Amino acid sequence: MRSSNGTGAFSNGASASLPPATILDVVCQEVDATPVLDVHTHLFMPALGSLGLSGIDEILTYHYLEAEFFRVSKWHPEEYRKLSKSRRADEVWRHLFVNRAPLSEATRDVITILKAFDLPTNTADMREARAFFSQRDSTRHVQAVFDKAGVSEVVMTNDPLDPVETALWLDVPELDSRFHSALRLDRILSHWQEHCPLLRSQGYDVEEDGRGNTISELSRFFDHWHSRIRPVYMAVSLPDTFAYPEESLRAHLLTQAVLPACREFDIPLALMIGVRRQVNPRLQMAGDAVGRANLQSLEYLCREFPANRFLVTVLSRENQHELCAYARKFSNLMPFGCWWFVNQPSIVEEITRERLEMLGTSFIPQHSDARVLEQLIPKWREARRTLGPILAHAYARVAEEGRPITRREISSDVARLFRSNFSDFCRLAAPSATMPEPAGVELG
Ligand code: FIX
Ligand code: ZN
Repeated sequence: MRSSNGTGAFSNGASASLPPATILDVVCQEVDATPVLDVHTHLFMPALGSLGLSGIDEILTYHYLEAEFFRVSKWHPEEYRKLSKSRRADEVWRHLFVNRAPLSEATRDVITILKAFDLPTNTADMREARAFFSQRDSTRHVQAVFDKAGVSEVVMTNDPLDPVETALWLDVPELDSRFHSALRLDRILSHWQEHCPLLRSQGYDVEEDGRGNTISELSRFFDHWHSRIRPVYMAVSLPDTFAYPEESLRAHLLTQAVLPACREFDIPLALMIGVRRQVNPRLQMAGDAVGRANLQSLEYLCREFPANRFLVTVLSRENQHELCAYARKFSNLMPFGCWWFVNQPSIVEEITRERLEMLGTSFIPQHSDARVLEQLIPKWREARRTLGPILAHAYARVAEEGRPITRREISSDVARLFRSNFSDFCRLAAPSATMPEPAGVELG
């Protein structure tokens, strides 16, 4: 249920202390009513055109589903990829939704999306869903999905060395206040030699060994993209083997160019640690896995670069508790989200409880990682369903100990978790008065 005034706060009795028996309902109301700033997605603003994915064929060929599909079908990945996108989607639907019940997190998310648009969830094929999504007006559809998901803004993942994306940015007339940018550094920090020629072709005097004018030229490259897309943070995913400090090109570029740029722009560096890329290359985007990282690298970065701020998410369940412990030691470290393989309710519950117990409300509980627009709906429905009871339990425990709890403080805590912990950490301006409120959140 959406709140009466869009800010998540209810007007009547907000400052009265709540009877303990009402705490769960009030928390769930505020969690449901508070619009989210989704801090990490692979969505793109409409002006970037073809990069934005939407509709049933993209939903069904999401790499999470393809990974599950290859477990139960006889299709070889190479043969499957020769099919058209809609044929692939039909095969995924048949194997994961018709031949068996969709019990996994990723398959259930598809059912949530279909239901959100009143589309049948137990049909033999996707004809009706395909027709429905194909006739949607794309501009109105974006806002409709944001409204249904209770999302006011998202952060994109923008790759300044992706030739397709950089070409599209040339035609972008203006930024969209619902879509913040994030400068993604994987190609620079993990595939530098491979991308040096591209940087040189753009007029940057950089060298494969990082010497010469490389650092100043890479800084100039960052300046260009910062003024072009106004990123709210810079980001990089890092393997479970990530080590820092170390004698490596990655460490050299990180120390000499990336961290200084983040300080100059006054934005955080997002570190996404623990991914083992392409353990099964045949699966392509579905071929990545997870490994436990040595977070002493993170300890060193937070301690030795106190003027930098680090948004951090870790992929291994075994690293989650250490991340909380480090967050207690370093206020320039902000844990965020339950990433990818730990974005499963059973693990999200564990992570969220330990974060609340160790950090209070000074963390960012979730991000969607959505790649297809409509995924915002199930990912935030599940995030709210999981967070509500855990948050309510924490309030009830402190009320039980004799500290009265009010709706007003629940409302402001939820706004903190869903938005201002991030916006403050990134020094984002408060939402402008003209920021379009999601239509689904009734304006008071
Ligand atoms: O590095 C990342 O941003 C990951 O989230 C992606 O590489 C991954 O494919 C994904 O979408 C996981 O949810
Ligand atoms: Zn991602």
